[in-house]
Amino acid sequence: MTKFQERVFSGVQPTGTLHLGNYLGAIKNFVELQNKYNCVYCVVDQHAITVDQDPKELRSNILEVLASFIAAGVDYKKQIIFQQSSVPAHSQLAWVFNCVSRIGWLNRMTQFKDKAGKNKENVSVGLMVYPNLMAADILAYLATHVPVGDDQKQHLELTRDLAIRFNNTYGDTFIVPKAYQPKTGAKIKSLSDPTKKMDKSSENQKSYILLLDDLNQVKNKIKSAVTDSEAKIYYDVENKPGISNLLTIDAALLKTTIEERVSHYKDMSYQDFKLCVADHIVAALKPIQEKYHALIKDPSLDAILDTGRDQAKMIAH
Ligand code: AQP
Repeated sequence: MTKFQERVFSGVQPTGTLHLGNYLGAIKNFVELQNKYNCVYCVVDQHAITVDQDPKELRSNILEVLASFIAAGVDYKKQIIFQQSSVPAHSQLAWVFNCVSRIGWLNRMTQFKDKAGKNKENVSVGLMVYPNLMAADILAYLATHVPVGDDQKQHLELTRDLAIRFNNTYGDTFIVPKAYQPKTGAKIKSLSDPTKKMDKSSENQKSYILLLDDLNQVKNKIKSAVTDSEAKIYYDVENKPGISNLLTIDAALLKTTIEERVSHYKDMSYQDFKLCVADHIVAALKPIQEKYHALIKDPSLDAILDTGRDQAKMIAH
């Protein structure tokens, strides 16, 4: 298979404004991969409805994710961007995978356990079978590479298991895809509790940086990020999760290594270090925000989704 037959697929849920973890773990890589592969990027609204949604808000979130993709550098003229629910093949294939997948596999998914918590009997069936739909998203396009953050790696493993099980039972049909993960940034942690992942459903707004946050607010959030009392900058996820998280964010933004960042900052105070990291985040977000605010008012956003839908349908069908 040549590079040009290899295909990238990835999706992002329209469940609110995207955060720095979504950007560094996924969207920044969408942009890098589009120079090497044919890419299909999806706004996965059917995943979003596994929990209750306000329909009006969901509609505006779909356009917000689309505008964020383009503002971050995804080229909609060369790549396919579309809305999941506009291509029926996703839910059709998901049903087939509901019949191929095993309840035991889904019961082992840590994201389901985390999201359902003690409420397991009362969450939607959709939340449990979500990984089967994710497998359908990817396998319908015979994708070879899937850029995802760490939290989605287990779901991608399940996708691979489904492809293998289907192929073994019914004949060679699906490509078994590989995860594509950035060297740094696959798991950006919460600023207020750096042992947990940065997550937009956190109740503490200081725990995450949204791509559309006011830039002064971004600086304040970094200033108040939880660190430790040692006042020495080095990378140690176990004992210095806060400093290690900021080093990871900085390295990912500057496309360099954590070692290089450590040697750059090792003699700085925490205060100066935080100011530098904040400046780098602001420098990355500013052009994205400018493009975003111009785009979101553009009535042609819907037409971009329509074109993407037609192109996606041709492949998935
Ligand atoms: N903290 C993170 N670090 C790196 N990558 C991350 N991703 C999410 N959080 C981080 C990656 O972003 C892509 C899109 O994520 P999603 O739309 O599937 O949302 P999610 O995984 O459910 O994460 P959120 O945004 O934090 O939402 P909630 O609060 O609902 O859990 C994926 O590739 C994901 O790995």
